[in-house]
Amino acid sequence: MTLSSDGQTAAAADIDVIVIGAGFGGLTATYRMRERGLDVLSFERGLDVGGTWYWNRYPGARTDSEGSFYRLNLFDDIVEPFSFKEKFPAQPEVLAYLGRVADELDLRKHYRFGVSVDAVVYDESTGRWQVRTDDGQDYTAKYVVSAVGIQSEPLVPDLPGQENFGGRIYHTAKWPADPVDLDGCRIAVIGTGSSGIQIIPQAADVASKLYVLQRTPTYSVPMVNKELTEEEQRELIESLPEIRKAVRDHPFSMPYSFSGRSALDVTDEERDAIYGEGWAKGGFRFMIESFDDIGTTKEANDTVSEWLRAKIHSIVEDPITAAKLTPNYPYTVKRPPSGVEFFESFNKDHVELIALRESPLVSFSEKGLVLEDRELEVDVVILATGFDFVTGSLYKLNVQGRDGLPLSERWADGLSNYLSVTLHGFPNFFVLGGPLYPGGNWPTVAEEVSTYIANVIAEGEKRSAQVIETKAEVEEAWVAHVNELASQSLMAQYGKDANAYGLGANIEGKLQSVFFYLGGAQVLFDQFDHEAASGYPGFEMS
Ligand code: N01
Repeated sequence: MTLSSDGQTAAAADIDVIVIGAGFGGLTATYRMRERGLDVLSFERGLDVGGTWYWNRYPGARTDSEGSFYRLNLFDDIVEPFSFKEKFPAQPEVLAYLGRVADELDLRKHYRFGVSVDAVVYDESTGRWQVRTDDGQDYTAKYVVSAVGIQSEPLVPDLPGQENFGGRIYHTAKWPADPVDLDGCRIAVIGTGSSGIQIIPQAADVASKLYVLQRTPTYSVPMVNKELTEEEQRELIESLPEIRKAVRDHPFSMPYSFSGRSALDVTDEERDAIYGEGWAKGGFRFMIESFDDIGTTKEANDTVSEWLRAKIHSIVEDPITAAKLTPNYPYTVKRPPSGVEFFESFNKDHVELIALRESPLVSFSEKGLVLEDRELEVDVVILATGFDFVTGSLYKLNVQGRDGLPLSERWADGLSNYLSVTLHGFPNFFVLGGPLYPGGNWPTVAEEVSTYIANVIAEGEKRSAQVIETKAEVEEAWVAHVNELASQSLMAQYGKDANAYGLGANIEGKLQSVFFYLGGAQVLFDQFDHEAASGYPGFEMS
């Protein structure tokens, strides 16, 4: 069978590049590959583009990064920049944005939608990747780019009795596209991470009774969202070049300035005032602009954690509920969410908090959920239980490198790769959003990584290389640097008690290791530039 570059023809014999995913990462990778003159075929298990934003349609879903930088520079360079109507765009707007990216860049023609990749196996004899999809088709490609997403394999609690439950069950990350009627329902929401804190206030608005089942308390900061006037939208578009520059050079890829202050160098009154200002500004500005050492030094962190704990007690009227909602681990050890009126929801009479560490969840029943000490009768259970972070979706691809080595075995005892993208023993295989990626603003990371992958491949093609492979010693040296930073982090020290997914601690039996590169996104991007400027010393291109 032959392949056309539009991906719409029948199963193909030999393709230049297969890209998996149609979120920010997959779309930019698909575009960059085509731009380099490569035939690209892309797969997406959803029925359209969007990735995260295709699946997470739950009420209240919105990005907690501002639309001024939650966007693709690549796209702004080519077509008239998109104006988001709100400071923090809601899910329908982000999905519409990605739809427009796909339309304007004519990307849909490369995709097979509704198709999952089941196996990605390196064939040593041909130097090609064999890719199998769930519709039984086989493909062969020189290069494979996985852009399956970091938070895309939903975590579903293993609770017995689900089949007996007479009500409805939804997972936030598999929310139906058709409207879901929750009006007047008795609802249980399990989980208080970023998804939970967004859906809980929405559920509280419509439910006749809302149970919030919390395993680990969360620090939530107000988002301080607003609708943007036409003038504000215009001003924002004008300032995009400046924002882009700030974002490129920032550890979290956000245009927020560090204060240059230590939380330990000011008086108690000054510190309180600064945290108060940060709270009023909201979102990630609270964390980034207050003090530089709250994420790195325990003593400095204690000041912000204590301040936030007191804040929860000042908002939540019932002191017992407030105490249950108050975390005891250091702020930032789990990814800090920002939301709208999360803690305030618990002041409503029909909202009840259940602390699962005191009152464990046992099973579903016909009428609802069974706790160790009582039964909750509900019509709807909402699982806001998160994801199998990074490796969950990657392992589902069943990737096997040289000598048939599965990726899951390669990382069984420790995470390792070069710049989060490539691995020795997995030639011509690239991961966008692999372990040890720098946290931070995802669209920026996704497009910087896509461009890097395209540049590496273009260099290989220029040298007529059949194999592009990270050198083992280069990978080892990079991982030693990554691990050294990780070992000094608060996440490594305190993440376990907090069930931090960034440490694999939200899933029993998962590798416990810091899944992030903590040196900052800009250091990784500089390293990409260094590779290009020095002739790609990290790779064998043969
Ligand atoms: O997932 P989470 P999420 N029984 O893992 C609980 C991005 N995101 O979907 O902490 C009972 O943070 C779990 O408890 P514990 C963002 O990167 C962004 O909310 O493990 N509870 C926790 O409370 C974010 O960080 C946005 O003890 C169970 C919750 O479920 C990431 O996605 C919006 C349980 C899961 O929280 C993930 O967020 C949404 C069980 N068996 C998501 N299993 C924005 O930009 C899990 N839990 C705003």
